[in-house]
Amino acid sequence: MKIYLNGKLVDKDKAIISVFDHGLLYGDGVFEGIRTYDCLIFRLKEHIDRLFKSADAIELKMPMTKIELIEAIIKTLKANRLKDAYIRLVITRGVGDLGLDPRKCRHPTVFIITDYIVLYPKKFYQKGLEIVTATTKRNLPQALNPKIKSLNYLNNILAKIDAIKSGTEEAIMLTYNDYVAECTGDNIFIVNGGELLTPPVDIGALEGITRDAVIGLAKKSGIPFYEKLLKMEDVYSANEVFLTGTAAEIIPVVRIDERRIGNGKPGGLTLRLREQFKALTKIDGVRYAL
Ligand code: PXG
Repeated sequence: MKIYLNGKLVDKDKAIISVFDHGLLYGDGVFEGIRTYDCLIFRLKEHIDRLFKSADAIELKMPMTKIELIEAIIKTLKANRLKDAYIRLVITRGVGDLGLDPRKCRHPTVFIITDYIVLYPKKFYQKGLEIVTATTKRNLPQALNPKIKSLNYLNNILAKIDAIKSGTEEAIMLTYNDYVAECTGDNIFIVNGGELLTPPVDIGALEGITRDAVIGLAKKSGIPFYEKLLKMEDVYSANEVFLTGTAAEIIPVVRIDERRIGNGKPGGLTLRLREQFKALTKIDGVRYAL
């Protein structure tokens, strides 16, 4: 397997980073998780735009242009002969000294891993997922804005540990004042009375690329859609709940905190949107040839 590291394609065991890299020492950096479907990089432009916004938010000057990054991604996919892949694109502050000062990091580190993807087990797409509410709250936007896809994922990892301890795969994260924000690696939607609802990202959630795609599909199909502040009561009493993310795509949720959602089976609108999303992954992105 070849890894792109600072301008070169190197073997996996040679893809090594300094212990003085601030990405490792402080989680100081940004990243993207992107999927390819049969040689089509899904919504690549949107992922690259979000990466640049994340970098800008942490005052990290990108060492490559958007075009150069896209070329590097395609070069890595080709080197590994991957048609269906998961791409991890990471930019760290780079090598510095001990101490927070980002000015000591002269050159950002850029690496790209392309590999096969690990989704939730297939049974969860058919039967639906069981999740819990995390006791760990989502970061305050005024402290570390969840809109920034930074390398600092401890907030999410603590909530993921909550999920694992409850014997589930995912957890809902609430804002400090108990509004539903998102899950540890997915956005959340509910369906109630034929309306599709999701929390506004400004309360403290990542503006998911899959979330945006689903909103676009709903609007195109004439499904009433609103961004709305949601409490757990709204989620518990919803007819349908589903999660969206690059790795998960659209996954139904049928139990939350031991409560049954709707009739306990994946919902009709969820399945319809899943079909439409599948169709989108065949056309919406940047193509490459192996
Ligand atoms: N919220 C959070 C906190 C995320 O990390 C999403 C929502 C969904 O966003 P996208 O743009 O993917 O629709 C994410 C994305 C992983 C992994 O390796 C995590 C994500 C994406 C891909 C892989 O766990 N998170």
